[in-house]
Amino acid sequence: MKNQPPLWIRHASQLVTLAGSSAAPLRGEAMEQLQVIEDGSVWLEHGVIQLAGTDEEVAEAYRDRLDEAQAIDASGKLVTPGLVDPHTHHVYAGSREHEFNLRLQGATYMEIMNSGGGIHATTSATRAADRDTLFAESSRRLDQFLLHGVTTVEAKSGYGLTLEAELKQLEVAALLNERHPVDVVSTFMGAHAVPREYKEDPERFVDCVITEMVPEVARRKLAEFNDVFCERGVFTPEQSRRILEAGLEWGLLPKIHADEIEPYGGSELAASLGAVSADHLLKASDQGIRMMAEAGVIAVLLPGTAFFLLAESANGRKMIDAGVPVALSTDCNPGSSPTVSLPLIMNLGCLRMGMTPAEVLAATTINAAHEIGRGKQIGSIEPGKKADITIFDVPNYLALQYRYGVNHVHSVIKNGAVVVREGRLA
Ligand code: IZC
Ligand code: ZN
Repeated sequence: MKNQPPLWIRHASQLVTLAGSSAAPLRGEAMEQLQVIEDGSVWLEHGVIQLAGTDEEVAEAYRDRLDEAQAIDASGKLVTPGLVDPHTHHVYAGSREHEFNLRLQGATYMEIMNSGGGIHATTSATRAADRDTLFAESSRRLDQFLLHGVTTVEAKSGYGLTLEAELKQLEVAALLNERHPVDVVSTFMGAHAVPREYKEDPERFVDCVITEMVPEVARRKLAEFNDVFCERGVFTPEQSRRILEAGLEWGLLPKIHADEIEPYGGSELAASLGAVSADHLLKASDQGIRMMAEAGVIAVLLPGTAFFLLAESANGRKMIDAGVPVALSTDCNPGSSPTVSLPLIMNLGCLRMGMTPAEVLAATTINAAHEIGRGKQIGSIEPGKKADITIFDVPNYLALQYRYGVNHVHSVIKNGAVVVREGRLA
């Protein structure tokens, strides 16, 4: 990186910086304040954003060095922070399109899981896969994330469900983080399902997660967060609380898959634990939403999952109006949301959750960055932040939502290097 010339992005028809939001996620009306600069320009050097402003301002500041820079013409284009996906299960093996076909004929997600498919099917495939296969399959998905403008993703374990297989999944995530341009931030999710071998004694599995898995994952520094699938038939709120408190003792910050299929107290639990986030929330109660707003818990909304499960989306509008900080994510996983298109998720945020084009952009940049503990490093275009930038071939951020269902990504810059050029991996 040292010998790379500076990159100079010039003449963006809109440069959306989201500057000034590094301290805390945006909430309420502040989610509309994107900080838009017309004829925008950004100077990148040493993998870091040095300056953002109008083209005139940046040209003036660097007037003695303009010849050194490699210029990128962004005229007619929209420049944003690299997109951040804060909730994925993208490290897995296998595929479940036959379950999709069953669901289209009336089977439910939970019925499929209870009959041994669903998470159990992916767990079998992931346990059986060697590290190279798991790495290769997940690396391809990261390429696709990059092509959709995503420069950082969270990745959850939870398709191992034994200590050894959970460690394998987390080690592959760590290797992807090292070798792939996309940054990968890991979450331990041993409590993703009760594996079939513990079917008769789920409490014993909860004990195993608490006493064996959490300490070992933390000792090896393989995750920063700890997540639980708190849903009837999976883990109860009480079991979830025990698992998340055990994680906290080991320094793993809590997140919760909450109130997806029925109201089950997950959002209330997230607030009472001071969790980083509660995710899904299709069926969150009004009280849960109020409590989340008071406790500052981020709502990670996954409208692609609702879409794919033929369910009604979470009420993003209501949550933003109640003062809950909202982030959006693909939930990329082989069962309920096999997509890498965060731009499509933004479209769904507008079309199915009542969010505005400005809000969905804040929710997939700075708020998503805060959700994975990276609000000071990424998520906005400001001096000192990582040079992670996405350039869309649309003239403004309204058009990004209006021309929906299309991948408008033109270029992606990761750590100051061009990794996607004219819609192709560079
Ligand atoms: O593999 O079905 N909801 N976990 C909770 C998932 C979906 C992933 C899956
Ligand atoms: Zn999930």
